Amino acid sequence: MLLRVLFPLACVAEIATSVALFVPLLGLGSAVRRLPARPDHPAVRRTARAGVRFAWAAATLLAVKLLAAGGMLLAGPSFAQRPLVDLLVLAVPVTLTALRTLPTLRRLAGRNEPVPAWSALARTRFALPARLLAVAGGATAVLGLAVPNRGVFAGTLTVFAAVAAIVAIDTEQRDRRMSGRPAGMRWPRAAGRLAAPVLLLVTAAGCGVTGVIGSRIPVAMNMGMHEPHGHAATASAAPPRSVTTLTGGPLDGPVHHVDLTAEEHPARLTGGATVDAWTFGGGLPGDPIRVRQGDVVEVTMANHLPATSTTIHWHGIDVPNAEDGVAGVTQDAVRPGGSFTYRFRAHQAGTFWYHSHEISHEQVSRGLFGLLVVDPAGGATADMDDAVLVHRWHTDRGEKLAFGADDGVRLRQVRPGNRVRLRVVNADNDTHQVEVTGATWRLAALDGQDLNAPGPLGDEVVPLGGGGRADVELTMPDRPVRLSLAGESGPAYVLSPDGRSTVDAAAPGPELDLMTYGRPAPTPFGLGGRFDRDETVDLDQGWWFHGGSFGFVWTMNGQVFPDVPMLTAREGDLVRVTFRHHGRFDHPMHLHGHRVLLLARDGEPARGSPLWLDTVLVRSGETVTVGFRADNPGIWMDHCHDLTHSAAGMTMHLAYEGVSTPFSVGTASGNLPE
Ligand SMILES: [Cu+2]
Repeated sequence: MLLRVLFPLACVAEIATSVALFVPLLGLGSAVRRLPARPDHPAVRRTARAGVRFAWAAATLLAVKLLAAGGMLLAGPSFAQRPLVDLLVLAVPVTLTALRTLPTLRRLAGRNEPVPAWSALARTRFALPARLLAVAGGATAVLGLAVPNRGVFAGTLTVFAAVAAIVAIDTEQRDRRMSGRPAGMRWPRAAGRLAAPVLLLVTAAGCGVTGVIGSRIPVAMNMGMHEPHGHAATASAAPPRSVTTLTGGPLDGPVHHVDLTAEEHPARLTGGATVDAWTFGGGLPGDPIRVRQGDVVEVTMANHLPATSTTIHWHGIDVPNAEDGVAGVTQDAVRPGGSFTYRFRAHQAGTFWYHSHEISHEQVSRGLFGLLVVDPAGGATADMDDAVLVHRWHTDRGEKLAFGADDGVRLRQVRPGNRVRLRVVNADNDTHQVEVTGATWRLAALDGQDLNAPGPLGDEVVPLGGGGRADVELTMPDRPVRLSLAGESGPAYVLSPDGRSTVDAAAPGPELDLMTYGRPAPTPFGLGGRFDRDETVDLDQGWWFHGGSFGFVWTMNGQVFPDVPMLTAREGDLVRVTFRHHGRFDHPMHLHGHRVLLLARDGEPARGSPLWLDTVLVRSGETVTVGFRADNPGIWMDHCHDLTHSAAGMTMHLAYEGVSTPFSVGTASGNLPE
């Protein structure tokens, strides 16, 4: 718990010191460099004093960095990689500066100290350590800001090593000039001043141009032919199966047909704010779909949007791959005027949702999503069963958090004694904390999967990452009950016997520990079992090139989409994936087509009800291990469901061996899944 607070702070401190440290180090280095050129003794003293002050500032920041490194180390050795690399780069120049430069500099800064000969101020032995330290500070600033991958690391160190060599030559030449020794090599004075800045500028410009060009959205890219993650591509003798053939076979039985129309539709929240919305069916959110377990669901989506293609992805339903609705992977995005019919059997009962998977960060944000509830084959058991879709709308009055279109309090009359099931769908990018005031309640299900023996809850709050669902179950008391989001004053759902009374949200209690909630039950595999594949996915962040520009990106194993190596599996494999979150902000990781079993968090095995999830919340500094059976062949997205993160790099794929796709992602097809 302490780590949850400590790690993000340490992370911020680490990044901040990487950048901030460069300022005093550069100040110190340039003070030392300027000393021999000072006109008189008072000027030397002033410059030396400035240098000493810079040294103190640097020492303070270095101490903060050490503390930050210690804090990050608590999460595990791999989490402290960045600060440890920084400290490694800085160690030698810091030591040499402390031993050779600073004692002299402090003497020079002293009021009554005799000033030594001018030539002594240019001695390599005295000046070089501080000047090299400034160069090292530049390298760590770049490494602190950029994405963490080997190429960036090696490139940065190479360039700054060259700068260090230039600085070393310049320092030695100045020493020789001042002391009257032969120069040894031709080294124009201007070279000393200009060589390093020119080298850095040329490198930056070169990186900028190649980075922008190299990261442009490709014309066409096939997601079926990609470098696998951690495994050599296996040459398969059998001809590849196309995703279009992975339809799950013929479907018979009762068909539940739904027509959905994607359309542009200005819509109003209950508070009066207007949303320039795109919707499935005109409402905020789109038309709800409610079917019974075992039904064949057939949805024909007609795209009436004026100028944008779209698709529908069935979030949490393990549909056959051909029905997954990912543009450029399982289908072409449906162009304006076109239509597409999805068919799948609703095997799982529970709370799900559907949303666009074409330019999803924009399309979902504007409203292209809706509720999908699958009632158990025996029928719903609650007397009152309703759902709220949490979403942050961009309105003419700014951002509004709402339950569907309700940005205020929704009231509903419920008879005391009635069994109530409230389904909370997080259709937002941020994590929200579900809170219930006024009744004892249970967390009946997560991500559409009923929990085993969930215990009674009071003021506990349930963290729900973007894309996740939480089902609240309670027996209606004879007083009002409020469902709300902790820390959010916006939307609330109040049930009361008279349909009018309300209750204020109580002060939120502790976060429910999902790792221990409910009772264990047998699972087909466990943490200690044998897995056919064991993968680690490092989640991080930084500045880098993506989509033809330079900006802040979210990385998986140091890379951004489409350069993230994909996970591969053979049908039937048991796969274990460990996510390690090195950066800040929550990452709700969503694997399409499979439910994953939460095995461990921060090394602690799950001890409560089995948690079968489709969206796994991974928070700053956490290590989360999940397992799944590769039993649904296809090419599946595996991405962060903060859709701003997935759009800025945090997207990868799980590809089954021997599966190919005729579709491609890129500007030619207009298939842009994120
Ligand atoms: Cu994320």
